[in-house]
Amino acid sequence: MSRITCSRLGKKVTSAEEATTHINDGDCVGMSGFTGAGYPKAVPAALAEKAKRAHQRGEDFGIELLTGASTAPELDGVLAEAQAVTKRLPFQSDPTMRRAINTGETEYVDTHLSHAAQQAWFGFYGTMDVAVVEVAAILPNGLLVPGSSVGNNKTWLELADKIILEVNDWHPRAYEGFHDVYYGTRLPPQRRPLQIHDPMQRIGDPYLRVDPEKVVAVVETSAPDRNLAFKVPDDASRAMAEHVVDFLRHEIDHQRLPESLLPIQSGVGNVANAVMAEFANSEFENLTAYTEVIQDGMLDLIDSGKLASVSATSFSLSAERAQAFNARAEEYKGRILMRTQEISNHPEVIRRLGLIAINGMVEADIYGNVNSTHVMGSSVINGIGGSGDFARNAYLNFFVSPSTAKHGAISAIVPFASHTDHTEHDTQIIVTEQGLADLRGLSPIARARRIIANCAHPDYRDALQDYVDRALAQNPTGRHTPHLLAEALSWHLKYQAQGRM
Ligand code: 0RQ
Repeated sequence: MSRITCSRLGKKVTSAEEATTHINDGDCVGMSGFTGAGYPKAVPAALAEKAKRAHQRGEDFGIELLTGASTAPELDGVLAEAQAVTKRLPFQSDPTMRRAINTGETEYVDTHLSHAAQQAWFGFYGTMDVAVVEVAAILPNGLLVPGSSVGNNKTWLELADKIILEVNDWHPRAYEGFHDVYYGTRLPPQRRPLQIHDPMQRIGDPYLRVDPEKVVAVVETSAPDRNLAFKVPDDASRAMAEHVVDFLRHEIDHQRLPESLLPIQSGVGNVANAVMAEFANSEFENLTAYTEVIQDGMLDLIDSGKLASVSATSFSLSAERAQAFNARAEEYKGRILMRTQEISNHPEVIRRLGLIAINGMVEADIYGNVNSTHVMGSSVINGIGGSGDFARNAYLNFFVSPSTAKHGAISAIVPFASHTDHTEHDTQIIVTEQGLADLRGLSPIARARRIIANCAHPDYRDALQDYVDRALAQNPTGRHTPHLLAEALSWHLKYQAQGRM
């Protein structure tokens, strides 16, 4: 049976190629998609072809591309490959797009994911010409059943002048009832408190609304979300996960956490996924999550009965896990709630609920400044994503990474972070496979001692301690956060020159 049961919108069904006639050079285009889920699958490919044809004729063709978060090769990949994106916002993780950004071809505005929708509403990004949004179905009354992510779809549908809908029947029809789209957002000074006191509390509608007047095309598709498989948790990830779980036990023993913890947020990446898998082996029961993405590890936790419920904005599943979920979607109803990203990542809600936030990092410096985004200070990997929204406002925040990268050639603990996403004022607990450093309530020098002793790899520990000792000795009036400025980034320089820190 067709997923489009609205006769008015049904009349607008057309091909992806035809739909792209509504997208022009220089347009600002908001597309759906969050961590490889719920992104349009047909229009971006047709748009890439349109761009290539324009370039062959010697004409300019490029758009400003806004999404929820990262997408997949069928969106970011094809458009970057066709050199069709002049500016990208707020998050990406596609290798081709990353290359376009790091070679300077595409501008990238790496944005906190809770900020994107409100900054668009504030008018900080100019006007939005077109929205291209994937949904699971269109109901007879024109309401839209969202698919595997909500992201910024509500905002793009409201702000864009023209709308193209992709209706993808790969998404289970049973998605109806999984979503909570909040329509109460106002602009300051009219804002009101968000009445979410429990991760599963509904405050909105199960549907996205669309003004049918603005819909210029509807495209039918039948194609899976495409996510990369996660690495099987290795010894290092398991060790990190055990450190996190042990620490949470310790916090329960000291009455700083209840037995069923507080709602969990877990970031993207292999390490965060492995930590979730470790919870399945723990004694914790009746856990809840108020998070951004549901990775394989979190579904495992639901399946094992450890995790009672999860609020998120998106899935980010491996192909096998997505297939299995789709086949049994009905069984998860009532245990998973999908919200817009401005609500899933809302600082007010995160602070009220008191989250336990667990995110990956690239490197941390000895004082606890964390780099989540850049290699050697210059090349962006993915972006800050939601890590800042969560870490800054959480009850407890963890940053996890193996103590070394590139087979030991790079230390993840460095004298000075080559880029800072989370400052020493925000970060609380640093974890590597070596151990865990609880930085709460510590001065910079005490933090440095603890990070070096507990988290640094033994190959780099003495050199880090020597740096601190000399920094202390050489800064008699600068012993609060002592640095050797001429040496602070020497570890990174050494890696660039010699291939090892
Ligand atoms: O690259 O695969 O080419 O070797 O970075 O590293 O160890 O597999 O870790 O997959 O957990 O990702 C910070 C990138 C970690 C992720 C980051 C290289 C390493 C490898 C990945 P290779 P791992 P993970 C909410 C939360 C920001 C967004 C966020 C991330 C690759 O967690 O994007 O937190 N976070 N969002 O070799 C050079 C170092 C390195 C390094 C790692 N020190 N120097 N390269 N790598 N450390 C969700 C959302 O926001 C959507």
